[in-house]
Amino acid sequence: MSFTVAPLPYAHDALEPHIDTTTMQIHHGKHHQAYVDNLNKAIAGTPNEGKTIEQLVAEAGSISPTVRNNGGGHWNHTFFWESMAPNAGGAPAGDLAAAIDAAFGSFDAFKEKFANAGITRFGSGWAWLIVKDGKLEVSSTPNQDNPLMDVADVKGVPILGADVWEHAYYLKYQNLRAKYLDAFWNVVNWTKVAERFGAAK
Ligand code: MN3
Repeated sequence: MSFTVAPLPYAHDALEPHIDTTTMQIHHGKHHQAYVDNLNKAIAGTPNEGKTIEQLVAEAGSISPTVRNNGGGHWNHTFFWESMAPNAGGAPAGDLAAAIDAAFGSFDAFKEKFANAGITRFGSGWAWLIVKDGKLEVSSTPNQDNPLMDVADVKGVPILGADVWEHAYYLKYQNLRAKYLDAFWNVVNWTKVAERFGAAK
């Protein structure tokens, strides 16, 4: 059984003008596809073939760097596409909104903390909103690591993630990672994030 890249849950141009069409085409069709191709190549004929992506990610500390990087890349990007939607953004509601206020003081304070996690992540990586011991926390990881990995500095269940690799924003925002993260709020699928929050609590 080999891994495959699922089709985007919306059209490549659906997140315009916040995330441009060409970036989505290259990011989903080339970058995510390359992680999956390299992952399949690396696990072929090994005991890791047949494991789920969740199993591989959980064992990140004891698998090869190639499987860790490309397996993380596959899990993270699948999660990222579903974290966004057209006609989305705005603010969360209900239990999630209350939990964000409780953990960070306000929605604006949360957004600032999340953006800061992405901006201060040196090089390439991810910013996350996670559930840890029933509470919300913001964290970041390098490369294609994520908070589900046994090697993560801060472990938890991710409910929102932002890709801060340059390939996620360079065509439209060039070096301005902060501007990209500011635009990201317009495409966050809070319905999906709330659903993940409900499952993770
Ligand atoms: Mn990426």
